[in-house]
Amino acid sequence: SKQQIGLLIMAYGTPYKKEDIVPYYTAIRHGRRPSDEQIDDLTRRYEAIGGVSPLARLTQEQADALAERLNALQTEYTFRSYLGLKYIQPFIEGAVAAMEKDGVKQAVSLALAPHYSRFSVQSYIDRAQSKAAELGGISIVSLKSWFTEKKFIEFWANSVRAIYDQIPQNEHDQTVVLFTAHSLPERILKDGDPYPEQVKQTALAIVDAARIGNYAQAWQSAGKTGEPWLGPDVLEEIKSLRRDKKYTHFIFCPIGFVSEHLEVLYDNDQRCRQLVESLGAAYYRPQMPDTDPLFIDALASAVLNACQDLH
Ligand code: FEC
Repeated sequence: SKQQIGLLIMAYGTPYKKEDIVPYYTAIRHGRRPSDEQIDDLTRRYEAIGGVSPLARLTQEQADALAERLNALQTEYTFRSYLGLKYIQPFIEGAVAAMEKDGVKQAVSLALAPHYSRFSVQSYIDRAQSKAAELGGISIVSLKSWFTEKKFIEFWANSVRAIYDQIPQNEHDQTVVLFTAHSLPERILKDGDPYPEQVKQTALAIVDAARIGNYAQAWQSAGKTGEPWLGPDVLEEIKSLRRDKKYTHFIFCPIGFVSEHLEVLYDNDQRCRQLVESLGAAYYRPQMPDTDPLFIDALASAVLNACQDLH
């Protein structure tokens, strides 16, 4: 009979309703309640994208689509998915406990973020592994990153080509593709964190696959914590590309994210767009991966590959 595998899908999480904003933001701040001003600011940003983020729905749809695809693709395993979030319920620990309760002995975990950093993906993994260790009966193979998946690159390449097709051929020289990922504190570099290199490799693979001419890479959504964050910041990069290269079309690829959510719908689609347009250029942002079949296939391939480490 088929081997039963728990599929632990870990993601950031988002407030489900306005009242969730304070506890959610407090969790992001490791239990310290942000100032009223910061809370108001975040509330305003959620309001600017319609009150709540589509992230909760999209994450659930991605989890469902992945489990379904995995079960359709092969006959050796039966996957059952469990969603575990970082900053809001259902938390990662609860998902591991639910697997244990259901009698799952073996599981694969993946984070819905393509690139590994000790600051981001490793903290998902640590939380899952320490809960599993506490409970005793369950072993989890944790995928650290999956940005190298061919279909993931192909998804973005197609998505960018679709935008190029909207721009007149003779203006492609004045077009730039700007790849972004979430910034992290610069101190990650001290320990040789692979995050910046993985983001760069992803951008280069997409450039190659989509035959992109002009491109640049920047960091977005940095925290305002007083310490230095990875740069250049995307807003600065827009200004210098416009000033120095005179580009008139800016295609934004937020390759560190996998769905439409606050950072994409607000930071990119509103703040970056406003800046680009105020400088007299045009803003474009391709489709995010969401539940695109190519993207779900990319995740399925990464999970099946990780299954080779099960015993
Ligand atoms: O609700 C939504 O639609 C958006 C959810 C959301 C995603 C997301 C992804 C990443 N973050 C990463 C790192 C940081 C660091 C800080 C930080 C702060 C916030 C705040 C909100 C927030 N993040 Fe987030 N992030 C999302 C939402 N993030 C809200 C707090 C207010 C603000 O600054 O805007 C700084 C913490 C601090 O202030 O000390 C660091 C990384 C990712 C991509 C990888 C992943 O998804 O895990 C890295 C989605």
